[in-house]
Amino acid sequence: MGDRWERVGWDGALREIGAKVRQIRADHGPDSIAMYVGTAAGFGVLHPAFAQGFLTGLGSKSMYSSSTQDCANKFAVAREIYGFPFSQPFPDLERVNCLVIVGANPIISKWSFLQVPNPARALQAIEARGGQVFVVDPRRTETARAAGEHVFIRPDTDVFFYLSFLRELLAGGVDEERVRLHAKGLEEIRALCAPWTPERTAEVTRIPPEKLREMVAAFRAADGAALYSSTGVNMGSNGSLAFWLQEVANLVSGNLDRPGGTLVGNGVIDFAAFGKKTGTLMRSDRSRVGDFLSVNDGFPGGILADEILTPGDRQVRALFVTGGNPLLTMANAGRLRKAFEKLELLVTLDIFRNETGSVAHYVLPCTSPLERPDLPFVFPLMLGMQEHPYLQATEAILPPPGDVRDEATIYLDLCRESGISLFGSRVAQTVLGALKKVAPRPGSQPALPQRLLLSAILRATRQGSFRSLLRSPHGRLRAPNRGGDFLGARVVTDDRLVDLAPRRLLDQAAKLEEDFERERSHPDQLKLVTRRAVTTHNSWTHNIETFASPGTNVLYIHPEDAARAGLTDGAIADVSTRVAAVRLPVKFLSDLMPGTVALPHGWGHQHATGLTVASRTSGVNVNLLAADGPDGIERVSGMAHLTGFPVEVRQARGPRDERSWSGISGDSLM
Ligand SMILES: Nc1nc2c(c(=O)[nH]1)N[C@H]1C(S)=C(S)[C@@H](COP(=O)(O)OP(=O)(O)OC[C@H]3O[C@@H](n4cnc5c(=O)[nH]c(N)nc54)[C@H](O)[C@@H]3O)O[C@H]1N2
Ligand SMILES: Nc1nc2c(c(=O)[nH]1)N[C@H]1C(S)=C(S)[C@@H](COP(=O)(O)OP(=O)(O)OC[C@H]3O[C@@H](n4cnc5c(=O)[nH]c(N)nc54)[C@H](O)[C@@H]3O)O[C@H]1N2
Ligand SMILES: [Mo]
Repeated sequence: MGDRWERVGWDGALREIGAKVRQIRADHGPDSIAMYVGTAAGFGVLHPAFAQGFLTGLGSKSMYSSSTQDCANKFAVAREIYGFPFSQPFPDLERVNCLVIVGANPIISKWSFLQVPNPARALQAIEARGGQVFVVDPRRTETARAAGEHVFIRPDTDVFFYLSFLRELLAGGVDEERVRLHAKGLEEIRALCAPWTPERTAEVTRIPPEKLREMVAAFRAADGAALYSSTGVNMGSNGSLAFWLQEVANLVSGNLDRPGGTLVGNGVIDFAAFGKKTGTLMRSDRSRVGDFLSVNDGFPGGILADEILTPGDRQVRALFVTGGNPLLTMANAGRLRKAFEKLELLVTLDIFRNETGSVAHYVLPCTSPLERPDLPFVFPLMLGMQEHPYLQATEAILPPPGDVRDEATIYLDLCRESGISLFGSRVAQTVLGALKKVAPRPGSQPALPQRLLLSAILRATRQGSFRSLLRSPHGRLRAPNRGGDFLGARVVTDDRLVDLAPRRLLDQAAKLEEDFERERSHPDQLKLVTRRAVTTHNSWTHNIETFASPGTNVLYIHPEDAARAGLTDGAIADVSTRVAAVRLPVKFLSDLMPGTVALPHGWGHQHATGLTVASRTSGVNVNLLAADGPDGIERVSGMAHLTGFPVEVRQARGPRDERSWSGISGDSLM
């Protein structure tokens, strides 16, 4: 209500939101209503399913998610080469003998696209059995310290590393017969890589040619080898091309789908076959702004501001943000905020009133993961992307406090109030509506019987009941991933061959010469990279005293670069890009490759009045600096460019709060 918050009952809130949705949909069509699905939705089953059901019920294709901040390149490329976005090979950690980790820090992140209970132990075990680990990263990371050999790479040059790696692999000879049995396009790949000798790419990657050859030799010699990459590569400007070349290298070296190489997990259903048959997550929609091809039926977050601000047909006028915090986690957050302020309707579903909630019209309080039964995460269930595949169920261990409701129930009610049916199915809407009337406890909030729904999912995939799974509190093991069951079996391209050289990716590769020249002509340009902390999860967990971890949101800089900029340890610096500038203290870190600065994301909470602890922390939002818009994001996947972009760093000048978007004073910065 204006600039103050008022508590309203669920009935009134849902009715008002529903009325607004009806009106916007009638006046401007379904695509004018958008949704942004954040990370928190990925940790459950019902939340993302019901959110999608609501949007589908509306008939809207305006889906956005945090995946264009972290991994959409992997999905876009897998669809091109394997035929399905979720066919995602991962290293067989138990048996691999040469593992090359590029742009990932599993000691902190616990891996991505793979669940590993104890990353340090898994990495050290490789070395203990005589294997080798290489960590290719512009920072000597916690992972590089835990195991293996660290290799510095200049930020955002990974694609050139992969080109040379693949070139050398091919030059040493590969089992062409095996490659041709399962894949096509080898000649195009050879031609693509040929010009990129290790001597040439060293100019930009700064990996000495002899080091690269040594890595390739170790890779070839190992009985089982794998290249693995993650967000450090994904968030660069060539995430799709880099990931593509990595997958080709794993395949042509004979490591894809063999024990000790990379494996494609088995979920409780054959998801790729199902997707191919039903078209699930396989639409080929085009965005209105920028003409981007949808990935997993979603559009790039990097064009969301444009879709809100650009008048015309399909212009976004309403947005539901579910388990995410785009105003801290997305590129060009300053512009995005201005766009959000123009929305006719902004609704967040969250356990906090976060930064995005601060500009919302309605904040709908949800149960936290401790307050609902669940099956952890879609990845293990549907894809078996685990070192040891297992299923696990959790009971609600705390009663939901106050008025909070679970997301599934909220979306079901939003459907009713908006005059639509979940997934456009009247049967589903009616049956679920009836189920909801059976209240869990007298006086408690209305809720769908979540255990029953989770049980239905388990039974439909022949995994028994939810109750039986609860009897294995530490999880129930599933069949191990063995390899040898993907190539020629679960590849779902039309001819069932892996397409090593899809037209779209070859076309995109035409830009590499230009990128190379640009990089070569700016050897002294400082580049900013990401840095994750073990105590925080993106922008989340900062509202807990013990996790608010003051002091991590500083600009990490190599002492040599600091000296060049005239900065002492602890000095205040202005960090600027063509988009914006932020002001914060610097901290010396000689683990960085010179020419690289690091700035953690997820901070800059000072104006989130709903976050009573986090709003008192210091820090700036690094994503004010990153570019958005059709020209600022990666073409194939729509990935935002959040790491390895150029920045200027200099001593702070002028009044201390002048530059900061959050307008915080210099003292609170410390
Ligand atoms: N510069 C830079 N930017 C980055 C990154 C980076 O490394 N550098 N990393 C990127 C990555 S990997 C990602 S995935 C994105 C994340 O982007 P987002 O998903 O937009 O951001 P999170 O901070 O993860 O937001 C999660 C939200 O979910 C809420 N939440 C927690 N549990 C629940 C629940 O059970 N139900 C509901 N409804 N809400 C809940 C939290 O309170 C929080 O507000 O950010 C990206 N942004
Ligand atoms: N504690 C904790 N765990 C998390 C999260 C969290 O926020 N906190 N977030 C979760 C989420 S949403 C995700 S997606 C995963 C991500 O998991 P990871 O992908 O492992 O993410 P990071 O730990 O940020 O590691 C990225 C690495 O890339 C390096 N890097 C940056 N730029 C470049 C570059 O241009 N080239 C190369 N080669 N390297 C580069 C960084 O220095 C860093 O070491 O982690 C998940 N786990
Ligand atoms: Mo992520």
